[in-house]
Amino acid sequence: MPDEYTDENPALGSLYAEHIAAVAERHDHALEQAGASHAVVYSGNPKIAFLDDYQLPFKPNPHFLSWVPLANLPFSYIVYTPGETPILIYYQPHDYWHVVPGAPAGYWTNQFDIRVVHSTDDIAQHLPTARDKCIVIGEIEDDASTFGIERVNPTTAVNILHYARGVKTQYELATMRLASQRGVVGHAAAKAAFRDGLSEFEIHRAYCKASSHTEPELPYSNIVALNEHGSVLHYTNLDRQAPAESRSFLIDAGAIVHGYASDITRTYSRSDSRFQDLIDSMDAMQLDIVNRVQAGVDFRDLHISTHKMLAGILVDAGLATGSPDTLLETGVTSAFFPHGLGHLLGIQVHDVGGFMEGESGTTIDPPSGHPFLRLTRELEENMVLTIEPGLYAIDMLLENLRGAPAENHVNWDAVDWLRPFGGIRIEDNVRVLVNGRENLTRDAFAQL
Ligand SMILES: [Mn+2]
Repeated sequence: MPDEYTDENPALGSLYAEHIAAVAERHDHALEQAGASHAVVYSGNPKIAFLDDYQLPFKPNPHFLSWVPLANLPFSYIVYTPGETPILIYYQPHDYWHVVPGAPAGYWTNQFDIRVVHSTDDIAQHLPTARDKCIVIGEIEDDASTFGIERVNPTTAVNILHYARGVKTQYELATMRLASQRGVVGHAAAKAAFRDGLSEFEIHRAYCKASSHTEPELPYSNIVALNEHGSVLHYTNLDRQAPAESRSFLIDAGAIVHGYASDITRTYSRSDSRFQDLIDSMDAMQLDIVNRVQAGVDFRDLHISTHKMLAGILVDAGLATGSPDTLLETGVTSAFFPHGLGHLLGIQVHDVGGFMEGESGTTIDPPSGHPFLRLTRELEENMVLTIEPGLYAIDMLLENLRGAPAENHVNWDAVDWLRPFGGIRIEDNVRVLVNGRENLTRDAFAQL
């Protein structure tokens, strides 16, 4: 694994102090508004398989990860008191069944007062004695892990933290650039495996090997879809056999560096020039949308604009007839493109706060008729979001248009042509600037 993905990355170290200052500041505000003096952020605990004794892959509390890039440190805590160095209660059990966390090391260590504990019995002594002045933030399944703190995830504080996480620090942007770079290495290997005619399973393995990810480490389950499977939005089956004719390939796969994700989709045609032309049209449209990203844009408007642009592509490709407004109003564009244009990205692939109007927790609804749009906020500098328009032959949705005015706007012969290719999605990760944007994904592909 390249050095820049490890804890010894000096470039990240130089940005980390400023990141911690920003995280501390948002906690200062959250504590003040919640009327509390200390935030106790729990990393979480591994879940145990039902009726068995083995641990499922550990998914840490994202609030813990926002403090410290330790994705594999269960039963640990950050204790933050405004004006003081945050305490990291670092749980290093005596355990011969599992690999235990090593000694704390890396660029992040000098920002914390680190207390290594070897037993959960030793945690309480490092917590503030005035438990009634504390709030706990984390997934609490067992009262034993709160050590008598009664205020768990108070809404006022959590809303403030979620809203703030929508805007990234320079440190977070640096980790996300690395996550994009790690992802495109996997994408290049997957594309080559598709060109070699391999199965979905083998393409997936090529992706994991090239990006140096185990499956549980991936930010989400890879979508590796050949042919018709590209029309299943969350296709994760991974056929073991290569199809007799491997026509098209849709891959939606990301990577993680220091707890931050990339989320990247590409679509390829093996040899069909008509399908390639449609991919090229979608690619040009996607870039056009990306070029509209900047601070102050209402993402709901961008989503609706995408539908109108998509209508033009449907007409040009012979899939539909009618004006953009007609195709939008009759539901034709939504049948071909039934998901949202994009979402916030960060520690969580679908990062929190996409619907938030402000830190108080009031939300902004998606436009009527577009319930799956996950980002309704006005764009702000240093948000990172995905731009991922799609076009699919989804029979279940297209058949719903039968008997409605929309039916006559669809060219059903062309749908029959498209069906064996599944669909197209092109997804980049984009940072919002005051007067423009940074395309993390295209930059990473260009550096390959
Ligand atoms: Mn996405």
